[in-house]
Amino acid sequence: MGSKSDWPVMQHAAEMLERLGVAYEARVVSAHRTPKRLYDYATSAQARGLKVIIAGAGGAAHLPGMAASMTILPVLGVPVAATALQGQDALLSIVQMPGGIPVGTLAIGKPGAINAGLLAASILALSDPELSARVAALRAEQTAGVPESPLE
Ligand code: RP5
Repeated sequence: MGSKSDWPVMQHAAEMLERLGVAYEARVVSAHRTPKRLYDYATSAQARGLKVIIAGAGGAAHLPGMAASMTILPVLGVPVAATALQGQDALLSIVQMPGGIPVGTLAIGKPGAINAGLLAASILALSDPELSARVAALRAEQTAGVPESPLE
């Protein structure tokens, strides 16, 4: 994430990964305040064994966009409502990456962070049957938790 201030949103991605038993690391990497940290992080990610990067940022697309430009790992972008524009700035800039460098863009804020965790797990589940079963079980649990009636 671009700032420690993004953590209240991005922790929902971390919680989802924990729930699904997916190993992860959470790092603050600012594209404009710590550009060398971003360069080092993105260029070493694949060699360090990372499989998917979730990049949460407010205001602009440069964190997920630049990360995606320096690795062929899938990058999932979570727009954070950090400015007066309430995340619409980040959403529109992340989703409008020019053709050639994709960033899979999720919803603004908590739902986007939750879904980034789920989507990362689904990507990893393609080559991990046990994780695939855990993702399916979580879906089934969600389904079972929906009452037939609002009065239940
Ligand atoms: C972005 O600027 C960060 O991702 C954060 O959402 C926003 C505000 O950062 P802080 O000023 O709170 O550090 O780069």
